[in-house]
Amino acid sequence: MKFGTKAIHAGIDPDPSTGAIMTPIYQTSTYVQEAPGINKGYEYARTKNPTRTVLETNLAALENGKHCISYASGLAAMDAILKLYKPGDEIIATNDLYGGSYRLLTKIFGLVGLKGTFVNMTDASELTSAITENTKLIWVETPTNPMLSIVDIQAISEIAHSKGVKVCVDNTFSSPYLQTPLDLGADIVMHSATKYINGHSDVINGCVITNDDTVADRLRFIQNAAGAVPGPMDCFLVLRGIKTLHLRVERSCQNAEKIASFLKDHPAVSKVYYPGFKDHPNHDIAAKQMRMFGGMVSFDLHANSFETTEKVLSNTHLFSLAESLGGVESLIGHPATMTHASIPKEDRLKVGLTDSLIRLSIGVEDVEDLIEDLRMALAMVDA
Ligand code: P1T
Repeated sequence: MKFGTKAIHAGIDPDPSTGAIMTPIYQTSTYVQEAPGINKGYEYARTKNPTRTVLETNLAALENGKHCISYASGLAAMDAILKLYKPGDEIIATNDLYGGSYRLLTKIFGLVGLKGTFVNMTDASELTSAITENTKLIWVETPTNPMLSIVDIQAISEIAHSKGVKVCVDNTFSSPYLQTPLDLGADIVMHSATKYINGHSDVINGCVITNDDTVADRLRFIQNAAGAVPGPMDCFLVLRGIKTLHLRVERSCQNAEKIASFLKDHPAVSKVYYPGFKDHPNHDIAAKQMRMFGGMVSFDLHANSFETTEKVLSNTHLFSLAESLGGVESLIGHPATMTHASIPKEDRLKVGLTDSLIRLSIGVEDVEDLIEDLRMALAMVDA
């Protein structure tokens, strides 16, 4: 079955009690049992909920995985994965990643003895030399947030597996439509489903998908024991969003390509980060492992000052100044003060995340209008 068909049909059957074509929102905390130990597969909603089960079945199919566990947020999903490990274990993560992921690894799990190391994984040899006998997991974001570097999932998985280390890919920026990391050798894939998967900026949600039975069992145990479950209404909304995932992502990617080209030719812009450009340092890997090049574009300004950047950020009208990404509407963001403020400035600068870097999440509007909006805002810089 191809992706669009799976998005609409995988795991989705008419409701057995009424025939409702749309998965009902099972807004219940518990289920009546016929007798002690005799039930219909559902006992208490922290453990399982039918709306959540349908979402999990659908997401597992989209990522070509066997198991999916759905969470209350992307960071709750990451939190559960990190709870698979114990004090003294080391996690090696990409040196460019979402600020909240960095914060969770260093400022929460760091306190209980998990060691986070950050490495430029676009150079696979850097990873090889960073792996120690305590390394248990490689945490890959690709494309990275916000510099849009691309990590070769297959190459990293081969290196990790040769040393008995597992690989988790945060697939948020790609969505399963563009890239399926389990097919490339990764052991675990996670998402902030808040982004492309839901796609309508009205839900916070996350998920983990794996083919590893032991990992899945342990994650289900952790979820039931610790409780980071999504509500049924949120699961319903994410399911509804998924039905158009392929259409939305395709349009975002087409728009992003045109916007990246417009920015590249603009005199106020010093650099555009977009993996679809042939001269992007990791373009070939992107072309190999992604279906299209994504809907995210970052760029820097010649002016290289926060004051000038602020002028652009506050003068767009269609691009809304907001955190998040992957919705139908376009967003403009300032990573240094918004999504990546929790990363120390010297670490941000090492990967090129300057105070003048601007990040765009390109929506599905008409691209001519989006370009005009950026043209007007950038004119404020020239003036
Ligand atoms: O917000 P939440 O659903 O908890 O997901 C966290 C998360 C995890 N991984 C990546 C790659 C992310 O980008 C995020 C959230 N990111 C933003 C809010 C942002 O604007 O970048």
